[in-house]
Amino acid sequence: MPPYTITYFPVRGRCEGMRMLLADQGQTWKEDVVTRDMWMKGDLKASCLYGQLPKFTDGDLTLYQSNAILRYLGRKYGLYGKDSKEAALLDVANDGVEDLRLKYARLIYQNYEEGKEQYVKELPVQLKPFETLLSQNQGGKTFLVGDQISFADYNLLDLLLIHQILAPSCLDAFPLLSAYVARLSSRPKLKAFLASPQHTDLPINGNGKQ
Ligand code: GSN
Repeated sequence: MPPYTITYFPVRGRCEGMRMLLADQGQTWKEDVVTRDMWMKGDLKASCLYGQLPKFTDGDLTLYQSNAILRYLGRKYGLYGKDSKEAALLDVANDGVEDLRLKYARLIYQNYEEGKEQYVKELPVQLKPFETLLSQNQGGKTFLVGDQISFADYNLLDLLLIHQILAPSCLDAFPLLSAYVARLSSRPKLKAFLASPQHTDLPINGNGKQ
């Protein structure tokens, strides 16, 4: 039995970054899939600290909050920079990923039909900071920070992949981000995960929009 369980709805959503991290680190995990009907019964929701999923367990440790889970796995697998300065820069990057993920979620769940055109138009402004972050680390040839992959890289990779589905040419103006997506996606374990039904068969969002 794998030590980890992800309890979540049957979507990529807020869990795909942690799934990519686990797969790339050679870990296995159990998926505890919660359907809409199960969730509507209310007892699971009532048992969750903030009334929301994902819930993540590592043995007797139970965590909520997707970014806290990513950070936990980052610390556990040495994916949180080599010192406190790198860790702080990774926090800067990951908080930026979270800000754009919230904008994306608002578009998908609240404003897709009316808002998509404007969102895509403004996307370069939202993506530019990540191109800048890459340019500040070894000319963008490696990772967000330092010499090693981090929890924030998996989170950013997921964010970029879902934006390429929303707006297929959105990275064309960003050579470092384009190369970064290609480079990370070709890491053997990550590549295998991204090609697996576990990833390809799962909708990105709960309402079928993407
Ligand atoms: O990052 C996190 O885990 C939290 N800050 C947000 C968790 C969250 O928004 N969970 C949603 C589904 S994932 N969506 O984007 C959720 O549990 N919705 C159901 C509900 O009853 O609120």
